[in-house]
Amino acid sequence: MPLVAVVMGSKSDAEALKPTLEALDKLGIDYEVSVISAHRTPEKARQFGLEARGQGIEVIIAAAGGAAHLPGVLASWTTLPVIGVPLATSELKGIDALYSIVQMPAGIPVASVAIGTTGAKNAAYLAAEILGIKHDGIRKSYEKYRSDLQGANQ
Ligand code: RP5
Repeated sequence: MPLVAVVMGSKSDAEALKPTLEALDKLGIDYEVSVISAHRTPEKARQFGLEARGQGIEVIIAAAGGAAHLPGVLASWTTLPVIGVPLATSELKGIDALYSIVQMPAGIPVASVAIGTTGAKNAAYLAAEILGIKHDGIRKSYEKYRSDLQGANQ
């Protein structure tokens, strides 16, 4: 059963999210992928947020470019942790998305990772850290990843 929901604002975001899916695959974390636009399909966003916990989801990774309201909108409909990934899909190269995600008003938190590929990868690793609190198998595979990083730096 998927523990992570990876949600993107547009089909055009799929390429940018490949590093997230690859990292989740390597860590052995089950996930589902959805395309939901907070402005084109707001009702779908609402339903998704309301139903996620009941579907067994424990962490939501939400990626969007431009005004990037998707992570905040999903967070408004759930108390699951939401990790926002700002994508460089607009003329402002992701600065707009970063500010949109990181500047959530007090009360509805959204964690933000970096713009682009770095953030896409770190969203998966942050999800692993959150899930690792409860899931020993995920914690162990994430700890192995971290330990391999040390080896790669020798
Ligand atoms: C955002 O607008 C999406 O997340 C995407 O990054 C950007 C452009 O979307 P499309 O117009 O290509 O669907 O909502």
